[in-house]
Amino acid sequence: MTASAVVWLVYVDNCHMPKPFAYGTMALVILSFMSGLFVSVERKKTRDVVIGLLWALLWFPWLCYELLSRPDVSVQSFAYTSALVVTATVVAMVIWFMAKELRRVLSKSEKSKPVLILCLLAGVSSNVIASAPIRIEPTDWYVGLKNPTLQLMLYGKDVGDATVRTDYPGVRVDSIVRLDSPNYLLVYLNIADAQAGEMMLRVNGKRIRYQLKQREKRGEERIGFTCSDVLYQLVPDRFASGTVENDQLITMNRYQCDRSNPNLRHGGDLEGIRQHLDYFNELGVTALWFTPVLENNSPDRDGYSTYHGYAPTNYYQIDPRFGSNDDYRRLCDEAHEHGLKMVMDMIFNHCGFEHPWVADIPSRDWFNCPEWLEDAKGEPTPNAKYQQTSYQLTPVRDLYASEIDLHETTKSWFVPTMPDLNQHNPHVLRYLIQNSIWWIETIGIDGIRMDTYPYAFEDAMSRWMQAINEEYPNYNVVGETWVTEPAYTASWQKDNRLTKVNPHLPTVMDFAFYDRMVQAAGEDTNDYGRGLNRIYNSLVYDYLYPNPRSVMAFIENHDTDRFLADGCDTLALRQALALLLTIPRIPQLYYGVEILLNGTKEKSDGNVRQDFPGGFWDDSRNAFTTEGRTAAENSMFRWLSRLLHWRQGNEVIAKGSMTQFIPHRGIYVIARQYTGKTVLTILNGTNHVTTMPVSRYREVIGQHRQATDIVCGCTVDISKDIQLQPRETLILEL
Ligand SMILES: [Ca+2]
Ligand SMILES: [Ca+2]
Repeated sequence: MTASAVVWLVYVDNCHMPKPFAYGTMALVILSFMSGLFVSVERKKTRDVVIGLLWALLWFPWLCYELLSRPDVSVQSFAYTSALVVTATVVAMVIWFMAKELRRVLSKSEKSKPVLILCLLAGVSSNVIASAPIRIEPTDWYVGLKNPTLQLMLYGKDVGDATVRTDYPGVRVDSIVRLDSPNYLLVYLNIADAQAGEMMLRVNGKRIRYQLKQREKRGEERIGFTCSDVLYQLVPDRFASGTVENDQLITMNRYQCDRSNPNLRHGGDLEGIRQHLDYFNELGVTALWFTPVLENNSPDRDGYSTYHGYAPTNYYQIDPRFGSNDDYRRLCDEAHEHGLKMVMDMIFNHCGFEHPWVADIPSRDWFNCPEWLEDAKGEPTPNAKYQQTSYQLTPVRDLYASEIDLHETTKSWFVPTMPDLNQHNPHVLRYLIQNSIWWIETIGIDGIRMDTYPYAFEDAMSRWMQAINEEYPNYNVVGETWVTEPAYTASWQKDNRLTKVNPHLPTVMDFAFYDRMVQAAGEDTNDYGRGLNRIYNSLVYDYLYPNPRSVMAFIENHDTDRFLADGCDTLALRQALALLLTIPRIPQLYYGVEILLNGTKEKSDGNVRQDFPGGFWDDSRNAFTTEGRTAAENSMFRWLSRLLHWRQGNEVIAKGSMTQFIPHRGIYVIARQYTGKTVLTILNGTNHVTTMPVSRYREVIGQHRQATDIVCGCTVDISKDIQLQPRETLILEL
């Protein structure tokens, strides 16, 4: 009792201490109190028991109040920790009781004492050994895939020496691979003839259950996103929070949820996204791509967190701050019910520093350039051996590339907290291939966006894509290929004739379109190649792409300035969006464009990943509703929503031919045509009123005398020249 009082007083005196210490102190208080109480009961000292209980009545509410009033302690984490401490204390008492009983038995039988002690020790140690957890990835698997090989990665103390057997029908252990670290084991199974069910693995004689599941669909039935879709990209931490309970979790490495800091976590989650599925329908997009949602359990470092998700520490687990794997599945199912496809962001170039592979490297060649890790002592503090990528992607294609440049692109690390994976290690590659198949099968995602594509080894990524294409021939994957030249981007698309290695990647990202569109926005379209001429010139190079319709275009994303930068030029924005949504591409929007979110990266990356107004419980307005938006935001929302709904299922856009006209008198015109139907996108790229001579466009207009403006639904007379207002955008249907 006295001890608990002393510990508690120490706590009160230091209530500003870091959270782990505060919780640790709380544990000591509870432990010492319960022990005292227990001893008093044991010795039948009623007076002490009464005093103890009164004492507890006084300090326990106070203790709760002190802890819960801390900004970094949530009710959930407090309840979780309290339950843990009480359970641990009860277990400790039970053990104490058992030990006491044993001593009593032993004292009656002196002769058998050594035997009993040995039995006790053997029992305890065998239990400890038996209960030493072995983690297996993938956590479960599917029968009926075209590739019958299953790689199991076992993690556990000294598991590297283990023998592995199974007598599950149709399953054969093909090989067992022991790595440099004794704490990993790779088991390759052939499950070609296996049926779904619970397979029993015997690892060093210990039985481990492993689920082999039935697939919900055949691979051919999984249809990826196409140019009929419009992707809406969002940052889960910044979009909407469905609950505050997951904002500040004690179970994760030290971090702070603070909406006032653009570099820290803000508390958005999958539930928040789920609650807004109707909103996406109202807007008219057809697919959702989130920045990664895998566990990113790195602590905040120097005021920065990994809220963006690009430093995964577990390839099989959704970050609990976003929700659970079940929450992700539920979101995906409900998105499908809303007619929305789901695209998952993956990262195979690197993982997060807190991934178990870093503290205990499976094999020396698991990562590229691992030398400096040996001196890093568990912290990503670069030393002389650290190798930093140049962020230059051109060496991968440059005929004249130097070895050092190529090395810096593909083997050096993205940042010190993101170790670079060596996909040339066949075990690493197999792990990654299985990981993407597992998410497709388990969650039902409709596509993958692969981060930092050219930073990973090209031949390995090609094999990854081949494996995905083999299992899912109608699927789609888009790779981030950030160089603003069409000739570069095209060289990453499947079946291109520019590279020796076929990348097998169906969709690439059109950074050229983004780059030219941003430049054009601030310029007058003239006869000297400026303004919208830049878009015309960029699309000229579509002959490089084996499939231009499978190129993803965008005007902004989470890594770029917002299209509006720090301004609000809605005329330029409409022109950019009108083109984006009518050229032969897969368009991608970035969340908030519909409500004119702006910002540049100059202040911070977080400045282009702002919270969606209304997504968080304490927001002063709700821009998800008409009432919560300003007049300008509503105007943009209505315009874009009309365009997106018109685009849905539109065969002229999905399948039509494309004709473009060199900007004339500052006016840029493109035409899409399919089965006698024509859509014209007409942009006045100047800041003055301009007349469009209709006769110049006779080849696409034909004998039509009238057209319909697809946004307002009104009729436009095209029998005579059309007068366009400064920066006017027209989308006409003939
Ligand atoms: Ca939340
Ligand atoms: Ca790399």
